[in-house]
Amino acid sequence: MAGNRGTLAYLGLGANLGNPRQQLRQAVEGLRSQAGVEIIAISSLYKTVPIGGEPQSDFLNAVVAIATVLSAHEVYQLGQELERRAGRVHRTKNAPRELDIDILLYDEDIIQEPDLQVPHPRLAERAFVLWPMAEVAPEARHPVLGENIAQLTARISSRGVDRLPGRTAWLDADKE
Ligand code: PH2
Ligand code: MG
Ligand code: MG
Repeated sequence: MAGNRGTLAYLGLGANLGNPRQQLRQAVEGLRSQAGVEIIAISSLYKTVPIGGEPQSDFLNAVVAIATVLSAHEVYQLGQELERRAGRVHRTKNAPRELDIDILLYDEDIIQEPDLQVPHPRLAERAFVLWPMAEVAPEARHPVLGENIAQLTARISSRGVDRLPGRTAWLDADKE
């Protein structure tokens, strides 16, 4: 628990169709305006080479830490709603997308259900998640692997994952 503010959770955001930066920014605004969700930290924006799927455009990825009184399922539903608002069309697995919001960690809960797996099953393999997450939560512990994000990140090359300058300037519409 993050004090009396609820549970600490980490969300991975990604987009590579439409206007990715704008969709990510709107997703953060959607989180900000959601009752029961408080944004704790936001990573830099990262330009990342797509992993898996057909040849497709580079992604923009970021990680957001929230404190929330919502359940993991409610956070998942909120993510789905924000994806829908960004105009996401569900195509094939690993297809390009307007917005993807994944729950990376929800406290140290382990959830294994058909529609929701937490920690995210590929968290420890994905540089485009680990590197931005290491920026905001190096000490967060992976409850299955028993290591923290800094330890997991140290094993994964940052190749294909470029941090854009300006920290959270990407949230600022004026600085397009
Ligand atoms: N998401 C995927 C598959 N591949 N590659 C990058 N670089 N960034 C992503 O967010 C991403 C991906 C499935 O969700
Ligand atoms: Mg994903
Ligand atoms: Mg997803």
